[in-house]
Amino acid sequence: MTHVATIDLTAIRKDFPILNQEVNGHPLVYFDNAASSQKPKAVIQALVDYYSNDHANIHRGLHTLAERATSGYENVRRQAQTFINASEPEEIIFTRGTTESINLVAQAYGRKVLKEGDEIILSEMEHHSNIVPWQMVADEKGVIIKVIPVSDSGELILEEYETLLSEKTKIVALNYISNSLGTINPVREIIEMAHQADAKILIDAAQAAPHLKIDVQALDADFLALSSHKMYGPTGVGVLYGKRELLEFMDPYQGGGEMIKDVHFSGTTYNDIPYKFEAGTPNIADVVAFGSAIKFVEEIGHETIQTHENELLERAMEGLSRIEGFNPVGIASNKASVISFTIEGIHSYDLGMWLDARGIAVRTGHHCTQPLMDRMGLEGTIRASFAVYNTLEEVDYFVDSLCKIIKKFAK
Ligand code: C6P
Repeated sequence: MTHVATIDLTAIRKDFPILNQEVNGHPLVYFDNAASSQKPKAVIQALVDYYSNDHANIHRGLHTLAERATSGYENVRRQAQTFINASEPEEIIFTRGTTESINLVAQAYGRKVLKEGDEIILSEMEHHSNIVPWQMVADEKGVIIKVIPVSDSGELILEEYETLLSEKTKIVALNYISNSLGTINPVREIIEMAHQADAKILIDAAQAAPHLKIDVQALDADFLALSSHKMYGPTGVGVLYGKRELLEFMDPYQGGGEMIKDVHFSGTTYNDIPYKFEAGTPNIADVVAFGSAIKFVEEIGHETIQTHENELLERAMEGLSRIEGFNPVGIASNKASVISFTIEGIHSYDLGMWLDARGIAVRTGHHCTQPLMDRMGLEGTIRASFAVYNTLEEVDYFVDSLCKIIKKFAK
């Protein structure tokens, strides 16, 4: 049995300056981590250090600062490669986030391979970012989108997926963890099934990256997308992983500096991967600071993070289940630390506001998953999502606050 390190929460919380504040007269309880997590000092400091000491444009100058900035940026590419176990750094493309990574694949791969009558398979629990880019290319190409249904418990119905797959399926795009339900999807199996049908598959790992160890080689994913800001890193940075042969086959996504080898009015030749997909000056500082976020997650370790977050999840479910009118939305057996729910008779926006009045930050609404809300027959939910710095005391305070708010409404 592997030993899971115990977590030093006091030390971890000291590392996040933002947590040490009062909101509406109460200590901040930040349970909106699935939307964006907070940043440790090392990430904030990396931004200050980069701009204080190392900034220059990258891949262009021969001077010392340009070389320093370039090596800072390229080192993080290697860190990201190790983080998701890609086989080479060239398979890591820096983007603005998961949304841009998916759009890149839809435009640069989808538009190149898709023909009228082809099919794309998505699921009912996708984030809008993994629906709309495919709708755009499908509309243009006359491609049909098929949808894997979700069960009442919030799990994909794999038998239905099997029936949707055919020789017409060219692309499957699916999230690893649902942002609205917390369901951890059996992606290894889903990828294998896609490959048996000769389809390529993109995994939206926006919610998985902070919670699970991702191994793109073991998964055999063709593409995988993630966002730095959901895993303790800065906003404006994401990763697109793609298998070398696919990235080489794809056309560029955007044109400009950096993505070319030679430009003449008689014709232009494109750069090698990954630069072919990184047109213009990239978000150098935030990429550099993303390196500190990767280090932060790796130093604690995914296993330790997951053990702690599971404890928070269990405690919250125990407490919430005792509340009359509590309806959990998404009760999959394999779940990340996301709890979506409604309370009978009280609108989720009202609850969100009353929780905020007690210093508790949760998200309310459809969480950018309207088709899933339609499926569940809901307008929206309240979503509490936990991160490594959250405590059992915060969970207890949240449950207790909810009880008090509900009592007030009942009067
Ligand atoms: N979900 C949430 O509150 P960006 O915005 O590009 O970093 O990530 C988009 C995205 C894609 N897929 C999944 C599964 C996601 O959860 C998100 C972002 C946030 O749930 C903001 S809407």
